[in-house]
Amino acid sequence: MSPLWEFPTTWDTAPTRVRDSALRPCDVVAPPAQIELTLDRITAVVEAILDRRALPVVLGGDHSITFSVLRGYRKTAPKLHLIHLDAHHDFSPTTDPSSGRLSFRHGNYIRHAIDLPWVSGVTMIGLRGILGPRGEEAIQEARKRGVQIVSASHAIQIGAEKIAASIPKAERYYVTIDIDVMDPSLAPGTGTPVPGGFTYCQVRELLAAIAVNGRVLGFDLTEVSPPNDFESTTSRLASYLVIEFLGAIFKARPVSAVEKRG
Ligand SMILES: [Mn+2]
Repeated sequence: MSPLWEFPTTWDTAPTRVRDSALRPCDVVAPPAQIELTLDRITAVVEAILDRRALPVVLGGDHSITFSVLRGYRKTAPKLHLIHLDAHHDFSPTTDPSSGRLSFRHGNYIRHAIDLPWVSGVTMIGLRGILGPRGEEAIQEARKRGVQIVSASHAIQIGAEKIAASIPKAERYYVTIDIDVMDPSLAPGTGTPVPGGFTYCQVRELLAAIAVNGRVLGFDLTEVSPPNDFESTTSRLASYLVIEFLGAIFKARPVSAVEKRG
């Protein structure tokens, strides 16, 4: 079997090549310390998947990948609403405070993504934890830019149906799941765990409600960190979530979740 995308086996800068028209899982080679090159490669793969009118399912990697995935949607219309399931806002400034240079990190990907012309809005669900002054600033800035925020405690109080109903109506949704939206007692294998997260059933119900309420045009799952995991608990839970969400999307939109060719 020939792979769909041939990536360089060495960490050089050779361009991504599409080799055949069949869709198969593929890895994107991430050259160490070359974040922008990695992000460009991810964008190219997502664009190739969408060109084939298929549904991208992207597995991280840290959360910085989501910005590059969203860049791959530039040719899709109408615009996408981003649903961000995460313990954190990921809305830190886009420049490094010490160097002043543009930075692409897991803590600031939404601040980049919100400026993409084809992203119509953002809803954050599951936020919690302790905010320092920088965090407060980020939240204020996010709200100023129209981001809707549903904290973990509020979300748990109102339940999946009401959370999904509170998400602004849009014709297309892109969903990103940071595994740290789960409670760390259930998903310990992640870099920045925060107590007070969701149970598996709560996330599953929420994903099902999102799939019923709108048309999901792709999703990713990020921040699973096997070295931090215990007995593969987090990896297993993450794979269950992916399968459950795929099932919910295709059950809700059997014909239109993936657009038919022609
Ligand atoms: Mn995140």
